[in-house]
Amino acid sequence: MHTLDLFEATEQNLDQRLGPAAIVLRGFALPDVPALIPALDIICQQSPFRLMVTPGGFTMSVALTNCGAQGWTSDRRGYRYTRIDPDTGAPWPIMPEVFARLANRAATAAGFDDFEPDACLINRYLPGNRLSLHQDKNERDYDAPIVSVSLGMPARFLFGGHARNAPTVKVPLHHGDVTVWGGVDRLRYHGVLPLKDEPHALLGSQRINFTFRKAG
Ligand code: MD3
Ligand code: FE
Repeated sequence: MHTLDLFEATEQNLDQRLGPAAIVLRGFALPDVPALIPALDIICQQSPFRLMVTPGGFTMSVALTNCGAQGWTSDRRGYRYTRIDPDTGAPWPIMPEVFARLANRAATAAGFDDFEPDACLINRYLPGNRLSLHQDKNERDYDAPIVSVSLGMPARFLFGGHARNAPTVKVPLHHGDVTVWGGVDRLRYHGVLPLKDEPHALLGSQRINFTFRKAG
């Protein structure tokens, strides 16, 4: 094996601290994948992925849906959390137990006890889709962390600072990786570079990301 291969294996398998209260737990979700995928399919049957429009009038390239008591939506009037899916007129699908338990265990592993998310925003990236630098600040209290689960194709995540123009660090995220952000890192700017088409064995040419939040 070449030295380079050893280095890459190391980077993919070791947990990575990104800030005082931000960490990547490599492969943390892998044991749950067989339960997560069918649960996701049921959610998508009830509240399908859709493209949302920003207050500025741009259509996002990343498609999204939600599960849990609260769901994140966007339209010309602004960003907000709602209890009703505006596309179906029904409540968002219930958050599956396997989702909530995974988020709670990841938060505990990162030092945040008793995380009980009431919202899970589900993003679907197709090749070329990106998420520009932003802060997550539509949640009521910033004390709770955000837990993110990556599935499918790898992505290059951008981890920035507290100002939009602060330098960013590129972090590769792979199938099964879980990240936790809280405390002083909770309001950092972040984004995702345009997705390369590197089809995944289980999910094909897409990347799915769950972000668990305490919204209400
Ligand atoms: C860092 N999603 O849905 S998850 C989002 O991969 C979002 O789909 C990205 O940003 C994705 O809002 C990134 C990782 C993440 C989530 C929330 C954060 C990183 C964060 C909040 C503060 C700092
Ligand atoms: Fe975000």
